[in-house]
Amino acid sequence: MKPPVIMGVVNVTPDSFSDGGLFLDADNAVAHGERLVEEGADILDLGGESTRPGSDAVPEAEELRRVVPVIERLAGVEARLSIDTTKLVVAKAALDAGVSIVNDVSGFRFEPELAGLVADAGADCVLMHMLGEPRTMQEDPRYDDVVADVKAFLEERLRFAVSEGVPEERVWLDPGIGFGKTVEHNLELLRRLDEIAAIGCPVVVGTSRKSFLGRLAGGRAESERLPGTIATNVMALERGGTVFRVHDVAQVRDALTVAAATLAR
Ligand code: HH2
Repeated sequence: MKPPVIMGVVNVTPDSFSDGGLFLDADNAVAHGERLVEEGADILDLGGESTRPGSDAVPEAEELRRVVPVIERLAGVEARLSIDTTKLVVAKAALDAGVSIVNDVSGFRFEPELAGLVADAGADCVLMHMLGEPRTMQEDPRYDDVVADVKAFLEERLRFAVSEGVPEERVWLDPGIGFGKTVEHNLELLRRLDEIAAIGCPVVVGTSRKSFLGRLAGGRAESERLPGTIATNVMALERGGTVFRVHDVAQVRDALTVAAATLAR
């Protein structure tokens, strides 16, 4: 894959941290997805469960009810579809409905059978680092060396996926910005993203609108974090990032296109 690959976020949820409730209605979610494709999204990442800090898991049936009809209606768009879930049943229904990427923020830890499903489907997968689970991950997160620890975790998850039959070239890795990390942990991971890229898999980066951007800029609300989102995505591109998971596709696409032309790698 030639970076930058833009993954646009479609949250079919009532409670996502920056756009909860806006696209819970299927018509709104589909229209939003179509708009993001027009704006240049290469991938749409559809999710029916918020993973914001402190959030509780959503029952399977509810997550299915939210995402499957939206996937079915977006299946013809000019972009690949990805399902943001940690659940086997949801991933299976999403693959049947037309997604070709499984984005698991638990890195196949919560439901390890997901690996076999991805292998059998011939899908790609995103394996992300998170400390524990969303409900508790921001309670005093600690690492010996955040980059070395996250890298070792991702290498182990890659080995697990491959041992379950997923071809290595179908595995994308994500350091999980904001998932059990302080502001300084997030900055260190971005600063040294090249060490994660050195594993050899495509690297997915998700900084979009996250709280550390608000804090660093002097207390900005979610809707005011686009400048920080752009700054961090440009830095991540320069340090080996491949796939950029963002809410504001048009603006980030422009910024990364210019940045990529400047780097001309
Ligand atoms: N971040 C969020 C959700 N899924 N997946 C990957 N691979 N990487 C990320 O950084 C990532 C992710 C959180 O963002 P959002 O979906 O907007 O919020 P919420 O979890 O509240 O729905």
